[in-house]
Amino acid sequence: MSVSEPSDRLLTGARVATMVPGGAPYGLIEDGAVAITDGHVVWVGPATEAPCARRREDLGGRLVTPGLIDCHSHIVFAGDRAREFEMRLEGASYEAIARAGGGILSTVRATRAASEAELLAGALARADALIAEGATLLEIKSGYGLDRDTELRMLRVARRVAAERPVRVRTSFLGAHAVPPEFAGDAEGYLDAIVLPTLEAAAAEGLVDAVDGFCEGIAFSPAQIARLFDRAAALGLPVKLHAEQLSNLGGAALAADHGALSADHLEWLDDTGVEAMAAAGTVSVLLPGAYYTLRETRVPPVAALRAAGVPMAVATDCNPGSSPLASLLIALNMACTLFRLTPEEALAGATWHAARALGLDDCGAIVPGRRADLAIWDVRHPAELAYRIGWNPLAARIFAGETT
Ligand code: DI6
Ligand code: FE
Repeated sequence: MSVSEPSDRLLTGARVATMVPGGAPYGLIEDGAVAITDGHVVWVGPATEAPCARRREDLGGRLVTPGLIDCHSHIVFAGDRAREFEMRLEGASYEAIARAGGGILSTVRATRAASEAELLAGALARADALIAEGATLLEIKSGYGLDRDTELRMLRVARRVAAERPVRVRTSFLGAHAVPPEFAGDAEGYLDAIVLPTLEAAAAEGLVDAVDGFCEGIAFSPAQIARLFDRAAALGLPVKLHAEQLSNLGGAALAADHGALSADHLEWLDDTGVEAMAAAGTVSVLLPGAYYTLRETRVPPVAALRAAGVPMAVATDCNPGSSPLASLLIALNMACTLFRLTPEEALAGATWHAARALGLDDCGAIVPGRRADLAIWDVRHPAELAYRIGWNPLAARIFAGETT
């Protein structure tokens, strides 16, 4: 691409992992340069061919990747579930704790009692941890309010994260996360009285970018999720689903049939689900932090997803119960070690495919026209990002073209 005007900023001396698929592994350019103007990449290629720029910076051989994207998180919540961690170590299962009124519902009690300021403080602490490892875009869900006021409060807090920090946020409405105690045994009643009207209100306030649900024996049935998705479609909102995490209810195929952006977790996904996702172009979002924390023994069918060409994203699922993990780098490591992704697949899962899981094509790769949301790392090779554990090599982060 030729650039007639000098660009604002040129990064040289860079090893650039563009993450554009189909060429070199990681889309790697060994001695590369990236030109940025008005917050966007305007040129990327070999340093010897770089266009002129008003400002040049030599990165001394550091690695540049797209800013990381956490496409599945629950970072707005109050309280903690350390006691449940102890109970699980004493032998109680995640489902048994949930059925006894703990689990998600214990976080619901704490979240309902928390002010907007308290929720924001907690969310910012977790967002800061993700940002410190190069994240430039976070998906954030509601789902710990399960009443109108608290669900709306959670979504407002999620929006405020983007106002308070140099990070982009995409929100997902997850009113269908669990059935609250006041509707115990009446998921249908809860759906009609709270979930659907709150979704309408949240959408009217511009608080919702996508609609999510939890399709599981301890949560909502496929028929109930289908009703939720129909309402989302009527509002023009994309859908996604927590599916096949603890059992196989056919949630992934249901999501695919509704044109879902993604189906997430997927430990119990079967061939029918894989085929439906491939046909619909639904992204699989793998969440190894939840698999690890719950000591699951079934891994998602990675080989089948790969063979069918289903894109695989990787995310933290950061939440107080099943995945108290605020590190995308550790999620990448777990995706490799536990799920046998290659380091390249894992990194693509937190960049290229994560963008697609959010329905975005303006980020997740270093390509002219996309946003200049970048991470600069003190490593030689991109495989190092997934290889290390608890060792943050981020040297700098660029958000909308500015070092932040
Ligand atoms: N699946 C999960 O892993 C999280 N939500 C869901 O539907 C867990 C949320 C929690 O335990 O608080
Ligand atoms: Fe989740």
